Amino acid sequence: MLPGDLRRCESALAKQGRAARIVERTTSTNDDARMWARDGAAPGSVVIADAQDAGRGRQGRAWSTPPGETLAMSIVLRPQVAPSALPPIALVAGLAVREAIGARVRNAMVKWPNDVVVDGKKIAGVLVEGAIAGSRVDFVVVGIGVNVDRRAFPRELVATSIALEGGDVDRCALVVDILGALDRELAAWLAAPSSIGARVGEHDFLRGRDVIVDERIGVADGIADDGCLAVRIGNERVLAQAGEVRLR
Ligand code: BT5
Repeated sequence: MLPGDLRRCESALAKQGRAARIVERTTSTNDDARMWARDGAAPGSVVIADAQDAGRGRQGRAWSTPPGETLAMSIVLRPQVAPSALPPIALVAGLAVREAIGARVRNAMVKWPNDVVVDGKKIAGVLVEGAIAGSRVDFVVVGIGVNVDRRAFPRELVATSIALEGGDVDRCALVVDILGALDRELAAWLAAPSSIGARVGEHDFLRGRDVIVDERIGVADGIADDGCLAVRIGNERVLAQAGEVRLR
């Protein structure tokens, strides 16, 4: 049976007229959302699960989603943009998730390219997967995992949760807030794509920190207008893509 907060969420989203599928358990909400998108899901449709058996992060990494403790949700989007314009969407979603978490706990920041952290500890992650049809974007699935009422983590994870940071753990309110913020952030980005750097800049965890790009040590220097990470290496300012950067 669905826990109470997710059951309430079903009616809250129905009232908003948002298509939603909320399940107790699945492999990955991103897979469910992709299948639904292929079957014609409207933009904004959302899949939520109380637990995932094969939740994933980028490059096949695992994302843990024990029942009752986390929020796992995936949203179908159909932005009218070229496939090359997609990478910043993880930041757009990160800003929305940060805003919702930031209303509950102190110090929530965006950690480029796809995390929300509190004092450097990961509280949420975003996984964006797109389907391209020729020269256009058919759909995008934005997967969001938030540690909500989780009190303990395996030692290898540098992680925290809304509960551990003293925030309210109702997942229904959190879902509504994230979806509202995502609608706003997406509209702002589509209206002015190059504003993403400045918007993330207000909540940029990496700025001023040592990072490694191509085995060279530099200092993170903000987010460029195309969503790349700017890094100062000596007198040079290089723009790095996700996957090229490690935190020192
Ligand atoms: C992410 O990947 O951070 C993206 C996570 C997206 C999860 C959502 S849940 C709903 C939807 N359905 C899915 O199947 N996925 C999405 P990445 O930056 O690659 O980080 C993955 C790394 O985070 C792992 O290798 C672990 O080190 C760490 N990790 C795993 N579970 C975690 C957790 N619950 N809290 C904090 N860190 C975690």
